[in-house]
Amino acid sequence: MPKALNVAMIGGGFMGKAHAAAYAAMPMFFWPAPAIPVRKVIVDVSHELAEEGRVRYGFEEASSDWRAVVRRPDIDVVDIVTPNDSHAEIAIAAAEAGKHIICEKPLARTAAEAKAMRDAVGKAGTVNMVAFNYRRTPAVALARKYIEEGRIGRILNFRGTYLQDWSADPDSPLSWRFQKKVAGSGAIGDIGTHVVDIARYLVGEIAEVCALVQTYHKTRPVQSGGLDKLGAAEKNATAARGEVDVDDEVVTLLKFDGGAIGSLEATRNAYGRNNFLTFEVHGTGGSIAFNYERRDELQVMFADDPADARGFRTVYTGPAHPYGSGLWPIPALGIGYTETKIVECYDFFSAVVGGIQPSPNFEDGYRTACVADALGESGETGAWIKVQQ
Ligand code: NAI
Ligand code: SOE
Repeated sequence: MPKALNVAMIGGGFMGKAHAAAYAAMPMFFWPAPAIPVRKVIVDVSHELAEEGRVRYGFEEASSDWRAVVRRPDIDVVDIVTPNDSHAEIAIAAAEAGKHIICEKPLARTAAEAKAMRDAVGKAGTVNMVAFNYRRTPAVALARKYIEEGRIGRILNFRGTYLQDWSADPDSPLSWRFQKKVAGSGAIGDIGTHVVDIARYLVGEIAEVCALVQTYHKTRPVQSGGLDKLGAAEKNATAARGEVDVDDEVVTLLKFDGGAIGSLEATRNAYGRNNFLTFEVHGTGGSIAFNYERRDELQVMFADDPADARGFRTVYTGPAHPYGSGLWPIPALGIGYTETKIVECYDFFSAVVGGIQPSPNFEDGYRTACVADALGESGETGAWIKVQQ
Protein backbone atom coordinates (compact mmCIF):
# COMPACT_ATOMS: atom_id res chain seq x y z
CA MET A 1 0.00 0.00 0.00
CA PRO A 2 1.23 3.57 -0.67
CA LYS A 3 2.68 5.42 2.28
CA ALA A 4 0.45 8.01 4.01
CA LEU A 5 1.93 11.53 4.22
CA ASN A 6 0.43 14.25 6.41
CA VAL A 7 -0.38 17.59 4.81
CA ALA A 8 -0.80 20.94 6.57
CA MET A 9 -2.60 23.33 4.24
CA ILE A 10 -2.23 27.04 5.07
CA GLY A 11 -5.16 29.00 3.60
CA GLY A 12 -8.68 27.94 2.79
CA GLY A 13 -9.87 30.12 -0.11
CA PHE A 14 -10.08 29.44 -3.85
CA MET A 15 -6.82 27.49 -3.95
CA GLY A 16 -7.57 25.76 -0.64
CA LYS A 17 -10.60 24.28 -2.36
CA ALA A 18 -8.59 23.24 -5.45
CA HIS A 19 -5.75 21.64 -3.48
CA ALA A 20 -8.07 19.85 -1.04
CA ALA A 21 -10.01 18.38 -3.98
CA ALA A 22 -6.74 17.20 -5.52
CA TYR A 23 -5.57 15.52 -2.27
CA ALA A 24 -8.81 13.59 -2.08
CA ALA A 25 -8.94 12.66 -5.77
CA MET A 26 -5.28 12.01 -6.69
CA PRO A 27 -5.18 8.34 -5.50
CA MET A 28 -8.52 7.70 -7.24
CA PHE A 29 -6.97 8.73 -10.56
CA PHE A 30 -3.34 7.65 -10.23
CA TRP A 31 -3.16 4.14 -8.83
CA PRO A 32 -1.02 2.88 -7.31
CA ALA A 33 -0.62 6.38 -5.95
CA PRO A 34 2.91 7.49 -5.07
CA ALA A 35 1.55 8.28 -1.58
CA ILE A 36 -1.77 8.89 0.11
CA PRO A 37 -2.03 12.59 1.03
CA VAL A 38 -3.67 12.81 4.46
CA ARG A 39 -5.56 16.07 4.97
CA LYS A 40 -4.23 16.53 8.49
CA VAL A 41 -4.51 20.22 9.43
CA ILE A 42 -6.00 23.27 7.74
CA VAL A 43 -4.90 26.71 8.92
CA ASP A 44 -6.68 30.00 8.35
CA VAL A 45 -6.57 33.47 9.87
CA SER A 46 -9.21 32.70 12.51
CA HIS A 47 -10.27 29.52 14.22
CA GLU A 48 -13.82 29.95 12.81
CA LEU A 49 -12.54 30.07 9.21
CA ALA A 50 -10.19 27.15 9.80
CA GLU A 51 -12.98 25.10 11.36
CA GLU A 52 -15.27 25.83 8.41
CA GLY A 53 -12.44 24.72 6.10
CA ARG A 54 -11.88 21.57 8.14
CA VAL A 55 -15.48 20.46 7.71
CA ARG A 56 -15.78 21.59 4.10
CA TYR A 57 -12.47 20.27 2.81
CA GLY A 58 -12.19 17.13 4.90
CA PHE A 59 -9.25 17.92 7.19
CA GLU A 60 -8.79 16.21 10.54
CA GLU A 61 -7.83 19.33 12.47
CA ALA A 62 -8.20 23.12 12.27
CA SER A 63 -5.78 25.77 13.51
CA SER A 64 -5.20 29.51 13.32
CA ASP A 65 -1.46 29.27 14.11
CA TRP A 66 0.60 28.29 11.08
CA ARG A 67 3.87 28.80 12.97
CA ALA A 68 3.00 26.07 15.43
CA VAL A 69 1.63 23.78 12.72
CA VAL A 70 4.65 23.89 10.40
CA ARG A 71 6.89 22.82 13.31
CA ARG A 72 4.81 19.75 14.19
CA PRO A 73 6.84 16.53 13.82
CA ASP A 74 3.85 14.65 12.38
CA ILE A 75 3.55 17.04 9.39
CA ASP A 76 5.35 15.88 6.22
CA VAL A 77 4.15 18.45 3.67
CA VAL A 78 3.32 22.15 4.03
CA ASP A 79 0.99 23.50 1.34
CA ILE A 80 0.95 27.32 1.05
CA VAL A 81 -2.29 28.64 -0.47
CA THR A 82 -2.37 32.07 1.14
CA PRO A 83 -2.07 35.46 -0.62
CA ASN A 84 1.39 36.27 -1.91
CA ASP A 85 2.66 38.35 1.03
CA SER A 86 2.87 35.36 3.38
CA HIS A 87 4.45 32.82 0.99
CA ALA A 88 8.06 33.65 1.92
CA GLU A 89 7.62 33.73 5.69
CA ILE A 90 5.68 30.45 5.78
CA ALA A 91 7.94 28.66 3.28
CA ILE A 92 11.15 29.66 5.03
CA ALA A 93 9.79 28.52 8.41
CA ALA A 94 8.58 25.25 6.87
CA ALA A 95 11.96 24.66 5.22
CA GLU A 96 13.74 25.31 8.54
CA ALA A 97 11.43 22.71 10.08
CA GLY A 98 12.51 20.21 7.38
CA LYS A 99 9.18 20.00 5.54
CA HIS A 100 8.49 19.34 1.88
CA ILE A 101 6.66 22.36 0.44
CA ILE A 102 4.21 23.08 -2.33
CA CYS A 103 3.55 26.81 -2.69
CA GLU A 104 1.05 28.61 -4.90
CA LYS A 105 2.20 30.98 -7.61
CA PRO A 106 3.63 33.51 -7.89
CA LEU A 107 6.31 32.11 -5.62
CA ALA A 108 6.66 35.54 -3.96
CA ARG A 109 6.06 39.25 -4.45
CA THR A 110 9.58 39.94 -5.71
CA ALA A 111 12.61 38.05 -6.99
CA ALA A 112 14.46 38.94 -3.77
CA GLU A 113 11.80 37.18 -1.68
CA ALA A 114 11.72 34.23 -4.07
CA LYS A 115 15.52 33.93 -3.83
CA ALA A 116 15.35 33.73 -0.03
CA MET A 117 12.79 30.92 -0.38
CA ARG A 118 14.91 29.10 -2.94
CA ASP A 119 17.94 29.38 -0.67
CA ALA A 120 15.98 28.11 2.36
CA VAL A 121 14.76 24.96 0.61
CA GLY A 122 18.22 24.47 -0.87
CA LYS A 123 19.68 24.49 2.63
CA ALA A 124 16.95 22.20 3.97
CA GLY A 125 17.24 19.77 1.06
CA THR A 126 13.50 19.19 1.04
CA VAL A 127 11.27 18.74 -2.01
CA ASN A 128 9.71 21.96 -3.27
CA MET A 129 7.25 22.89 -5.98
CA VAL A 130 5.61 26.10 -7.16
CA ALA A 131 2.04 25.49 -8.30
CA PHE A 132 2.06 26.67 -11.93
CA ASN A 133 -0.54 24.05 -12.75
CA TYR A 134 -1.38 25.04 -16.32
CA ARG A 135 1.75 23.32 -17.63
CA ARG A 136 0.16 20.12 -16.28
CA THR A 137 -2.76 20.37 -18.69
CA PRO A 138 -2.16 17.26 -20.87
CA ALA A 139 -2.28 19.33 -24.08
CA VAL A 140 0.45 21.65 -22.76
CA ALA A 141 2.59 18.69 -21.72
CA LEU A 142 1.98 17.22 -25.20
CA ALA A 143 3.26 20.46 -26.78
CA ARG A 144 6.43 20.07 -24.72
CA LYS A 145 6.76 16.42 -25.84
CA TYR A 146 6.53 17.41 -29.53
CA ILE A 147 9.13 20.12 -28.98
CA GLU A 148 11.49 17.79 -27.07
CA GLU A 149 11.17 15.19 -29.82
CA GLY A 150 12.22 17.82 -32.37
CA ARG A 151 8.94 17.57 -34.28
CA ILE A 152 8.53 21.35 -34.42
CA GLY A 153 12.20 21.92 -35.26
CA ARG A 154 14.10 24.89 -33.89
CA ILE A 155 11.78 27.28 -32.08
CA LEU A 156 11.58 30.67 -33.73
CA ASN A 157 8.70 32.38 -31.96
CA PHE A 158 6.48 32.12 -28.83
CA ARG A 159 3.31 34.22 -28.54
CA GLY A 160 1.51 33.93 -25.21
CA THR A 161 -1.56 35.64 -23.79
CA TYR A 162 -3.48 35.47 -20.54
CA LEU A 163 -6.66 37.53 -20.87
CA GLN A 164 -9.44 37.71 -18.27
CA ASP A 165 -12.20 40.21 -17.60
CA TRP A 166 -13.11 39.80 -13.94
CA SER A 167 -11.67 43.22 -13.03
CA ALA A 168 -12.66 45.13 -16.19
CA ASP A 169 -15.47 46.92 -14.33
CA PRO A 170 -13.92 49.93 -12.50
CA ASP A 171 -16.37 49.28 -9.64
CA SER A 172 -15.31 45.69 -9.11
CA PRO A 173 -13.79 45.39 -5.63
CA LEU A 174 -10.33 46.28 -4.43
CA SER A 175 -9.18 42.95 -3.04
CA TRP A 176 -5.68 41.89 -2.01
CA ARG A 177 -4.84 41.30 -5.71
CA PHE A 178 -4.82 45.13 -6.23
CA GLN A 179 -2.53 45.93 -3.29
CA LYS A 180 1.20 45.90 -3.99
CA LYS A 181 2.10 45.19 -0.36
CA VAL A 182 0.10 41.95 -0.52
CA ALA A 183 0.23 40.89 -4.17
CA GLY A 184 3.60 42.35 -5.23
CA SER A 185 2.26 43.25 -8.65
CA GLY A 186 -1.00 43.02 -10.61
CA ALA A 187 -1.55 41.18 -13.88
CA ILE A 188 2.22 40.68 -14.18
CA GLY A 189 2.58 38.44 -11.13
CA ASP A 190 -0.95 37.09 -10.96
CA ILE A 191 -1.40 35.80 -14.49
CA GLY A 192 1.59 36.95 -16.56
CA THR A 193 3.77 34.57 -14.55
CA HIS A 194 1.65 31.60 -15.71
CA VAL A 195 2.61 32.51 -19.31
CA VAL A 196 6.24 33.02 -18.32
CA ASP A 197 6.21 29.57 -16.73
CA ILE A 198 4.81 28.00 -19.91
CA ALA A 199 7.28 29.95 -22.08
CA ARG A 200 10.19 28.69 -19.95
CA TYR A 201 8.75 25.13 -20.02
CA LEU A 202 8.40 25.08 -23.81
CA VAL A 203 11.15 27.36 -25.10
CA GLY A 204 13.69 28.04 -22.33
CA GLU A 205 15.01 30.98 -20.33
CA ILE A 206 13.84 34.50 -21.15
CA ALA A 207 16.87 36.76 -21.54
CA GLU A 208 15.37 40.23 -22.13
CA VAL A 209 12.02 42.00 -22.08
CA CYS A 210 10.67 45.32 -23.35
CA ALA A 211 7.26 45.99 -21.80
CA LEU A 212 4.35 48.41 -21.72
CA VAL A 213 2.61 48.33 -18.34
CA GLN A 214 -0.68 50.16 -17.63
CA THR A 215 -2.99 50.72 -14.68
CA TYR A 216 -6.39 51.73 -16.04
CA HIS A 217 -8.43 52.02 -12.85
CA LYS A 218 -6.46 53.87 -10.17
CA THR A 219 -9.08 53.38 -7.44
CA ARG A 220 -11.66 50.70 -6.68
CA PRO A 221 -14.32 50.20 -4.00
CA VAL A 222 -12.75 48.62 -0.92
CA GLN A 223 -13.81 44.98 -0.54
CA SER A 224 -15.23 43.58 2.68
CA GLY A 225 -13.52 40.47 4.11
CA GLY A 226 -10.14 38.96 3.29
CA LEU A 227 -11.11 36.45 0.59
CA ASP A 228 -10.68 37.73 -2.95
CA LYS A 229 -14.13 37.73 -4.50
CA LEU A 230 -12.58 38.06 -7.96
CA GLY A 231 -14.68 40.92 -9.25
CA ALA A 232 -18.07 39.57 -9.96
CA ALA A 233 -19.54 38.83 -6.56
CA GLU A 234 -19.45 42.33 -5.13
CA LYS A 235 -19.81 45.53 -7.17
CA ASN A 236 -20.46 48.54 -5.04
CA ALA A 237 -20.10 51.95 -6.65
CA THR A 238 -20.99 53.72 -3.38
CA ALA A 239 -18.39 52.03 -1.13
CA ALA A 240 -15.28 53.96 -0.07
CA ARG A 241 -12.63 53.70 -2.76
CA GLY A 242 -9.01 52.73 -2.16
CA GLU A 243 -5.89 53.17 -4.25
CA VAL A 244 -4.82 50.52 -6.76
CA ASP A 245 -1.01 50.46 -6.81
CA VAL A 246 -0.45 47.52 -9.15
CA ASP A 247 -0.62 47.08 -12.92
CA ASP A 248 -3.79 46.13 -14.80
CA GLU A 249 -2.06 45.05 -18.00
CA VAL A 250 1.34 44.13 -19.41
CA VAL A 251 2.31 43.75 -23.07
CA THR A 252 5.89 42.77 -23.81
CA LEU A 253 8.35 41.63 -26.38
CA LEU A 254 10.58 38.72 -25.38
CA LYS A 255 14.07 37.53 -26.33
CA PHE A 256 14.96 33.99 -25.29
CA ASP A 257 18.45 32.72 -24.44
CA GLY A 258 18.30 30.22 -27.29
CA GLY A 259 17.64 32.88 -29.95
CA ALA A 260 13.84 32.63 -30.22
CA ILE A 261 11.78 35.81 -29.96
CA GLY A 262 8.21 36.34 -28.87
CA SER A 263 5.56 38.31 -27.05
CA LEU A 264 3.35 38.08 -23.97
CA GLU A 265 0.16 39.91 -23.01
CA ALA A 266 -1.62 39.67 -19.67
CA THR A 267 -4.67 41.57 -18.49
CA ARG A 268 -7.65 41.08 -16.22
CA ASN A 269 -9.52 43.87 -18.06
CA ALA A 270 -10.29 42.24 -21.44
CA TYR A 271 -14.08 42.14 -21.64
CA GLY A 272 -15.28 38.86 -23.12
CA ARG A 273 -12.16 36.88 -22.21
CA ASN A 274 -12.49 34.51 -19.26
CA ASN A 275 -9.46 32.30 -18.83
CA PHE A 276 -7.94 32.97 -22.24
CA LEU A 277 -4.51 31.48 -21.60
CA THR A 278 -3.10 30.84 -25.06
CA PHE A 279 0.17 30.23 -26.82
CA GLU A 280 1.39 29.69 -30.30
CA VAL A 281 4.86 28.28 -30.98
CA HIS A 282 6.36 28.48 -34.44
CA GLY A 283 9.37 26.33 -35.31
CA THR A 284 11.35 25.41 -38.39
CA GLY A 285 9.43 22.12 -38.53
CA GLY A 286 5.88 23.17 -37.69
CA SER A 287 3.61 25.07 -35.33
CA ILE A 288 1.61 24.42 -32.19
CA ALA A 289 -1.34 26.41 -30.82
CA PHE A 290 -3.22 26.05 -27.51
CA ASN A 291 -6.10 27.85 -25.80
CA TYR A 292 -6.96 26.87 -22.21
CA GLU A 293 -10.62 27.64 -22.92
CA ARG A 294 -10.44 24.58 -25.24
CA ARG A 295 -7.97 22.66 -23.09
CA ASP A 296 -8.70 19.15 -24.41
CA GLU A 297 -7.31 20.23 -27.75
CA LEU A 298 -3.86 20.89 -29.17
CA GLN A 299 -3.62 22.42 -32.63
CA VAL A 300 -0.59 21.08 -34.50
CA MET A 301 0.83 21.63 -37.97
CA PHE A 302 3.86 19.69 -39.20
CA ALA A 303 5.81 21.29 -42.07
CA ASP A 304 6.34 17.90 -43.75
CA ASP A 305 2.62 17.18 -44.05
CA PRO A 306 1.69 16.38 -47.68
CA ALA A 307 1.11 19.56 -49.69
CA ASP A 308 -2.57 18.74 -50.19
CA ALA A 309 -3.13 18.26 -46.44
CA ARG A 310 -1.22 21.19 -44.97
CA GLY A 311 -2.88 22.92 -42.06
CA PHE A 312 -3.55 22.66 -38.36
CA ARG A 313 -5.02 19.40 -37.08
CA THR A 314 -6.79 19.08 -33.73
CA VAL A 315 -5.38 16.48 -31.36
CA TYR A 316 -7.82 15.66 -28.53
CA THR A 317 -5.83 14.57 -25.51
CA GLY A 318 -6.53 11.18 -23.97
CA PRO A 319 -4.86 7.93 -22.92
CA ALA A 320 -2.11 8.21 -25.57
CA HIS A 321 -0.90 11.51 -24.17
CA PRO A 322 0.90 12.79 -21.05
CA TYR A 323 -0.88 11.77 -17.82
CA GLY A 324 -3.34 9.76 -19.95
CA SER A 325 -2.87 6.59 -17.93
CA GLY A 326 -4.28 8.24 -14.80
CA LEU A 327 -6.93 10.52 -16.28
CA TRP A 328 -9.95 9.51 -18.38
CA PRO A 329 -10.02 6.44 -20.70
CA ILE A 330 -11.41 8.15 -23.84
CA PRO A 331 -10.07 11.37 -25.47
CA ALA A 332 -12.10 14.56 -24.98
CA LEU A 333 -14.16 13.33 -22.02
CA GLY A 334 -13.04 16.61 -20.53
CA ILE A 335 -10.02 17.90 -18.68
CA GLY A 336 -10.92 20.52 -16.07
CA TYR A 337 -9.09 22.82 -13.71
CA THR A 338 -9.30 20.13 -11.00
CA GLU A 339 -7.53 17.61 -13.23
CA THR A 340 -4.57 19.99 -13.60
CA LYS A 341 -4.37 20.16 -9.80
CA ILE A 342 -4.69 16.36 -9.47
CA VAL A 343 -1.80 15.91 -11.90
CA GLU A 344 0.21 18.53 -10.00
CA CYS A 345 -0.48 16.66 -6.75
CA TYR A 346 0.59 13.37 -8.39
CA ASP A 347 3.87 14.88 -9.64
CA PHE A 348 4.55 16.51 -6.27
CA PHE A 349 4.05 13.33 -4.23
CA SER A 350 5.98 11.28 -6.81
CA ALA A 351 8.89 13.66 -6.25
CA VAL A 352 8.59 13.47 -2.45
CA VAL A 353 8.55 9.68 -2.47
CA GLY A 354 11.24 9.46 -5.16
CA GLY A 355 13.48 12.01 -3.44
CA ILE A 356 13.83 14.18 -6.56
CA GLN A 357 13.08 17.84 -7.22
CA PRO A 358 9.98 18.31 -9.37
CA SER A 359 9.55 21.05 -11.92
CA PRO A 360 8.64 23.85 -11.56
CA ASN A 361 10.43 24.05 -8.23
CA PHE A 362 11.50 27.09 -6.21
CA GLU A 363 14.48 27.65 -8.52
CA ASP A 364 12.00 27.90 -11.42
CA GLY A 365 9.71 30.11 -9.31
CA TYR A 366 12.67 32.38 -8.59
CA ARG A 367 13.63 32.63 -12.27
CA THR A 368 10.03 33.44 -13.18
CA ALA A 369 10.00 36.12 -10.46
CA CYS A 370 13.15 37.60 -12.05
CA VAL A 371 11.22 37.91 -15.34
CA ALA A 372 8.28 39.52 -13.47
CA ASP A 373 10.62 42.05 -11.85
CA ALA A 374 12.18 42.81 -15.25
CA LEU A 375 8.71 43.41 -16.72
CA GLY A 376 7.91 45.90 -13.95
CA GLU A 377 11.24 47.69 -14.43
CA SER A 378 10.84 47.82 -18.20
CA GLY A 379 7.31 49.20 -17.80
CA GLU A 380 8.69 52.02 -15.65
CA THR A 381 11.76 52.88 -17.72
CA GLY A 382 10.58 52.02 -21.23
CA ALA A 383 13.92 50.23 -21.79
CA TRP A 384 14.84 46.70 -22.76
CA ILE A 385 15.75 45.00 -19.47
CA LYS A 386 18.04 41.99 -19.17
CA VAL A 387 16.56 39.35 -16.87
CA GLN A 388 18.76 38.78 -13.82
CA GLN A 389 19.67 35.08 -13.51
P1 NAI B 1 -8.25 33.66 -1.48
O1 NAI B 1 -8.37 35.11 -1.18
O2 NAI B 1 -9.40 32.97 -2.14
O3 NAI B 1 -7.92 32.80 -0.18
C1 NAI B 1 -6.81 33.07 0.66
C2 NAI B 1 -6.99 32.28 1.94
O4 NAI B 1 -5.83 32.41 2.75
C3 NAI B 1 -8.16 32.77 2.78
O5 NAI B 1 -8.84 31.68 3.34
C4 NAI B 1 -7.47 33.63 3.85
O6 NAI B 1 -8.26 33.80 5.01
C5 NAI B 1 -6.23 32.79 4.08
N1 NAI B 1 -5.10 33.49 4.68
C6 NAI B 1 -4.63 34.72 4.40
N2 NAI B 1 -3.54 34.98 5.14
C7 NAI B 1 -3.33 33.89 5.90
C8 NAI B 1 -2.36 33.55 6.89
N3 NAI B 1 -1.37 34.38 7.20
N4 NAI B 1 -2.46 32.34 7.51
C9 NAI B 1 -3.44 31.47 7.19
N5 NAI B 1 -4.38 31.76 6.24
C10 NAI B 1 -4.32 32.93 5.62
O7 NAI B 1 -6.93 33.51 -2.36
P2 NAI B 1 -6.64 32.43 -3.49
O8 NAI B 1 -7.29 32.86 -4.76
O9 NAI B 1 -6.88 31.08 -2.97
O10 NAI B 1 -5.08 32.68 -3.70
C11 NAI B 1 -4.11 32.10 -2.84
C12 NAI B 1 -2.80 31.93 -3.60
O11 NAI B 1 -3.04 31.05 -4.70
C13 NAI B 1 -2.25 33.21 -4.21
O12 NAI B 1 -0.86 33.18 -4.15
C14 NAI B 1 -2.71 33.16 -5.66
O13 NAI B 1 -1.88 33.87 -6.54
C15 NAI B 1 -2.69 31.69 -5.94
N6 NAI B 1 -3.65 31.24 -6.95
C16 NAI B 1 -3.24 30.36 -7.90
C17 NAI B 1 -4.09 29.89 -8.86
C18 NAI B 1 -3.59 28.96 -9.90
O14 NAI B 1 -4.23 28.82 -10.94
N7 NAI B 1 -2.49 28.25 -9.69
C19 NAI B 1 -5.50 30.30 -8.89
C20 NAI B 1 -5.86 31.22 -7.83
C21 NAI B 1 -4.95 31.66 -6.90
C1 SOE C 1 -7.14 35.56 -10.90
O1 SOE C 1 -6.58 36.25 -11.96
C2 SOE C 1 -6.76 34.09 -10.96
O2 SOE C 1 -7.44 33.44 -9.91
C3 SOE C 1 -5.24 33.89 -10.79
O3 SOE C 1 -4.80 34.26 -9.50
C4 SOE C 1 -4.89 32.43 -11.06
O4 SOE C 1 -3.51 32.22 -10.99
C5 SOE C 1 -5.44 32.00 -12.42
O5 SOE C 1 -5.16 30.67 -12.64
C6 SOE C 1 -6.94 32.18 -12.47
O6 SOE C 1 -7.21 33.55 -12.20
